[in-house]
Amino acid sequence: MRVDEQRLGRSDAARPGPGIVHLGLGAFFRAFGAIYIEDAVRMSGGDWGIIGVSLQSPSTRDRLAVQDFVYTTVTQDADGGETFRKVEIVEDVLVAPEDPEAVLAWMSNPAIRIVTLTVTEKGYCHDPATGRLNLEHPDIVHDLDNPLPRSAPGFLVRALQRRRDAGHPPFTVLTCDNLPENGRLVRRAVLDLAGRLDPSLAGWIAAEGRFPATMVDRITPATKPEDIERLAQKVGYRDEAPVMCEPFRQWVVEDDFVEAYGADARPDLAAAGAEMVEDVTPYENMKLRMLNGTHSALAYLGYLAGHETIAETVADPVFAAFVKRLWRQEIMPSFAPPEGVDLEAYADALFKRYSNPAIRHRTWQIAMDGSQKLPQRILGTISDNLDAGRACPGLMLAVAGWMRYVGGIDEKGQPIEVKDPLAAQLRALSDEAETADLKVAALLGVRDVFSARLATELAQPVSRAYEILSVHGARKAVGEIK
Ligand code: CS2
Repeated sequence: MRVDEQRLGRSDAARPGPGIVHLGLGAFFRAFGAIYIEDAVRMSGGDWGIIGVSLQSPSTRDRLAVQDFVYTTVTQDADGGETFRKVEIVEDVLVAPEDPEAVLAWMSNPAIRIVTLTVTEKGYCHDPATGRLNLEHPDIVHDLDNPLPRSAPGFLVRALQRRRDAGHPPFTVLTCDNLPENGRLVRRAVLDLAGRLDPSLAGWIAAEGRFPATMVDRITPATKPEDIERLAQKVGYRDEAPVMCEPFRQWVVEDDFVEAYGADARPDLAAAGAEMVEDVTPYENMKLRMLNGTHSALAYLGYLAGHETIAETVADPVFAAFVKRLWRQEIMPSFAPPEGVDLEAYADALFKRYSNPAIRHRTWQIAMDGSQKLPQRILGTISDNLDAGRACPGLMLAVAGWMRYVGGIDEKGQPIEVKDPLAAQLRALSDEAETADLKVAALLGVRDVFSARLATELAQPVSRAYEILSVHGARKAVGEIK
């Protein structure tokens, strides 16, 4: 039999019963939450099998179904070594647009005690500037009128409604997206929607529901066709849906789960290495500003400078000096670290993680959805610096880099494939303005991203950075930040 004709399948190990529905089953959760949960079950038992849900496309389900939802994680070391692990904790994958009723049926089954989410920033259908549910979002408009929802908040609310009506406790909503105060954000979105549908439901959710915040961290680049081929050569079976990841992982979770389930409210995440804490906020701030903030800065400016991956970008000495300066001069002074955390060591570790050449994390991938990412990754840090009277030219340049990027033309005059829910609007604003200053002013006027106050304060420094970027190119502009 040829190597690539052997299929991956499930072992004979006992299967835990389902206890979790996961919304948004992408590579990140499969390389992250699923691993912690599987380890927790191995260490301490419990029925915590995962029913995955894709809210959009059937592709993950299609690739996993033929291998009984088992897949491989490929952990890539900096020295080129790879470690393979078969993951069997996912029991099934549903595709919401094909059968929303099946998704609701699982979510309202009382065996399900937790709904985890990785639906990306835009999946919460909130207004990034206010954090409130956007009632004009087309999926929310749909979900207000239809009992079979489309959006993540819609599924949460309708399932919670069924559980209340059937006399079951709610599930814990455990968000794993990179958003500040992510637990509070999803709670507010759910309560906003429930309040519109049935105020007594909102009251019940507010009293009984639990929405712990979490900080999640593991770099997980998209799987490429050559990864699938290489894996088949190395392990002797064919996996159509492996996930690539770095060795590092960190999950900090607020220990606040639905009380009605007692000791059975959650898997033993601590046994699997998660940190269970009372308040995640300091960890989230640190991670969003230190990691995601510099990731986005490197993504826009690195892409413009012609770098394909983060590892390539930081292998360029000009960018290496830039990111180290960003951490020490502009980011670390802007927030209070969690108790006991040494930020210098954290920054050093980040630099090592970024430099891992085996992790081919494309600048283009990270550049996606910038309108949804910029506020919590970069703009909050800028605001705090401005309040403290601290200059932050590197972050201003990053904002200008984003503006150049969403303008849709790179430094060689080639089109950029900009993926962003606001892509068309951003492109039009940039195209319609004639001068650099007018382009910056037009983009600063996008209130989904910039508050009026920040727009005023950024006008001059970002225009100057944009001008330098346009005239000298990203690499030179980055080299001038001292
Ligand atoms: C990245 C993150 O794609 C992105 O925007 O910044 O996905 C990043 O890799 C993770 O948050 C790392 O934990």
